[in-house]
Amino acid sequence: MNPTVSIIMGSTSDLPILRKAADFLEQMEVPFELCALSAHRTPRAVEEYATLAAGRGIKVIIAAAGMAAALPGVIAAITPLPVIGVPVDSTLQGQDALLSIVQMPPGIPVATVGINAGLNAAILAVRMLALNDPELLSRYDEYRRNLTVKIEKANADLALIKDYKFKTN
Ligand code: RP5
Repeated sequence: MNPTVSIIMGSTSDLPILRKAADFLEQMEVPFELCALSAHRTPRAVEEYATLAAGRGIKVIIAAAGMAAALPGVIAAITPLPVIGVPVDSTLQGQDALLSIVQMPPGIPVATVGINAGLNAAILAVRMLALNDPELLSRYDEYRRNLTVKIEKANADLALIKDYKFKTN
């Protein structure tokens, strides 16, 4: 089985955030790989990885990093593939990584999700892949339907709260 999504993290200290991405891809039955590479600590390996990724059949890259988070941008500078950046809260509540990842210069975009938003990164990857995969789209549609059910149930539960004189529903 060859991976179509590549999840790259700057350090294994980022893994708890990327587990949310991995769990969702597993649920959607999308083959993925999970690797560590660092723009600062292993720059030559990052260049080799980004150069070869498309040729290995990868369709979307999820790249996560904290601090001076150069990894997603450096990968995007080399590969033609779409790169989804995940800022990780390692220091400064992740604000440093968020600004580093989102503020790419014109010409080299990184689709940046929220701080620690590993799940949203995987959902975005699935939405890209589902454009050309009707079976994946139907699995994703079922996931979305379940989100709707969750909020409908929340409304039913909230309607049961009767502690307030001025609550009208
Ligand atoms: C970044 O530095 C990594 O992505 C991680 O978020 C942060 C700290 O890395 P470690 O010192 O925990 O390896 O490059």
